[in-house]
Amino acid sequence: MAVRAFLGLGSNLGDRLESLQRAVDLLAAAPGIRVVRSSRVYETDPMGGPPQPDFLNAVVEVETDLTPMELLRACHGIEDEMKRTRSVRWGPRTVDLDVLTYGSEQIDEDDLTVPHPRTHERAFVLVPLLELDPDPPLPGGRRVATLRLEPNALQGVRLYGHPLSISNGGRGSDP
Ligand code: GSY
Repeated sequence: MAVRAFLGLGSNLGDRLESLQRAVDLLAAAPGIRVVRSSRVYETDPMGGPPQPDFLNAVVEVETDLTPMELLRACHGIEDEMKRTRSVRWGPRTVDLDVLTYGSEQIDEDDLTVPHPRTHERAFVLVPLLELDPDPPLPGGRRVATLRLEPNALQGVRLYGHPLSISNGGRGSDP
């Protein structure tokens, strides 16, 4: 049975929109992953790390036959394929792919915490995620309706463009 998962995408180096689109195309071509929908793209102020350029962020919904760790590895494989620069911790990157949710599972392993532990604190994740699911799984079983957001929590997130295009990964159409 396929599981629904949400993935967060971010880029703040080079042609940011092209990088997000390429990441979606690579996800769509990956075995065991079907990209269902994309949020619109947002330009966002960088949170944390050294001074760095603004990000473009989006969230995609996927259906997957992969386990959570396999899904994480597939995301890392795409980051590597896109030659993500990891020279500075929390610094600029060509592309960043985060597993935000995996069904309604709560996972706490060394390499993978799901729902992503800072989802509810990051407007650059929350805003596109809420476009796709108004009541998504959040860390610690929190619900969006009961979040206490800081007064300026949603500042620094500006609509940039349309949802990313979804291809079928070259798998052809159903008969
Ligand atoms: O965790 C993703 C990388 N990242 C981002 C990001 O994607 N968007 C914004 N606005 N700030 C960020 N800081 C980090 S680290």
